Amino acid sequence: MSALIDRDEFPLLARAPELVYLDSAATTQKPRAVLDALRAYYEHDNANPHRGAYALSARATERYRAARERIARFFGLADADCAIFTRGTTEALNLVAASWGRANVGAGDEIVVSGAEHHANFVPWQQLALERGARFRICELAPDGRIDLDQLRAMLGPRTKVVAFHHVSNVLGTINPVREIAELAHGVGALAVCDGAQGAPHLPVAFDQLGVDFYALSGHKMLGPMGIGVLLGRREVLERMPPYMMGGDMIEFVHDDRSTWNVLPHKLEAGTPNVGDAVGLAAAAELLDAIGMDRVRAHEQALVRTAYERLSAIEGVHVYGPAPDARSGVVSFTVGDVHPHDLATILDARQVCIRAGHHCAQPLMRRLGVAATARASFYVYNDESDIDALVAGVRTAKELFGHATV
Ligand code: 7TS
Repeated sequence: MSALIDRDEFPLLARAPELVYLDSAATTQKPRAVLDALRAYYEHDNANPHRGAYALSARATERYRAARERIARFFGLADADCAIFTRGTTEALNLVAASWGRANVGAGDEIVVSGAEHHANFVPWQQLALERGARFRICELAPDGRIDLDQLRAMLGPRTKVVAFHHVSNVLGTINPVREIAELAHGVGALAVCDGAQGAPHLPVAFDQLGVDFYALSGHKMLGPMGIGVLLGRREVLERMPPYMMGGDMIEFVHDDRSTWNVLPHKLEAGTPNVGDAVGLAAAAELLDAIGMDRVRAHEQALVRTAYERLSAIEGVHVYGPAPDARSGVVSFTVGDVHPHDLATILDARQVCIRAGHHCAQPLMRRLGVAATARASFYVYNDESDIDALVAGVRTAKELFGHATV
């Protein structure tokens, strides 16, 4: 299978024809369309929005508003003011835990997460529970790597305030049944918070149909710039939330002794907004829409199936997670006793970029019984030759470290 978007559209990849980039789950490369949009914004429309009583500032305000609407449309969110810009998934999830969590979680309440969360959807809830005297509960995984729905069902009860879970695992690539989990959470009156960092870039997402209260994502994992992300939320929940940060833009009136808050989305976006990167992310959404997320998904599935089969066929290689059809574009693996960092170093010498380590998912690593894995992840610019390079590199690593360790 050839690339879905030609490498030439990505200046970094075009400049380094030998580079094999297999770390898109960490961040994606940036297409010319996004880089051009950033440059055009700064060259033509840059000003601080919402403030200046002059045409240029009004233009920046308009660009920011249009970017929000474009991104909301991409994610199937009809009410664009419920798309809150953040720095990324991490900030979006911290916002919910801090703002909604502090206002709604008390002593004796329960917060449920899964054992496969990224630290960004684990630690904020763990710390909220510790602060509030709430009970932090971890739902284990079924043998296929997805959240064990029977266990989840049994865990939920009248004290459950939040169920926080991932759409797609950044380690296993497993895809969770978001709607079903949201229904279970709502069945006991709990909030359903979905970490969409690895879902939004790889699967069609229609927020209004997903059933969750919140869906958090990062722009840089879907061809957009670093430093911009989105919290998609339901209006009735967002309306009842106190501000997360205080400062400019988020106030209505500031009296000497108290303040009142601006309307959505501004209430939850204190300070000068990141207009340039929002414009860049809107350009990424435009590009992905033009291709079609169904095709992005199909392309990754084809790549992941090939990578899975070819890696599994190497003696001593263990691939973690479900069968290829049940996963997104991520393959985590180990090669005998070869340390994943050594493997990544050998691959790097061949210009193959993979990630090695705990992938910010230490609770999951404990459950898998490993300290680290190697991880290759795919996106629209990858093709089969990238898998050839990966497999050849893994074979070389095996030879270098000798069969004794494998
Ligand atoms: N949630 C998941 C599932 C993630 O994969 C990541 C980043 C985050 C949250 C945090 O996103 P951020 O943009 O706010 O940092 N995951 C990875 C990764 O797998 N390798 O590097 C970053």
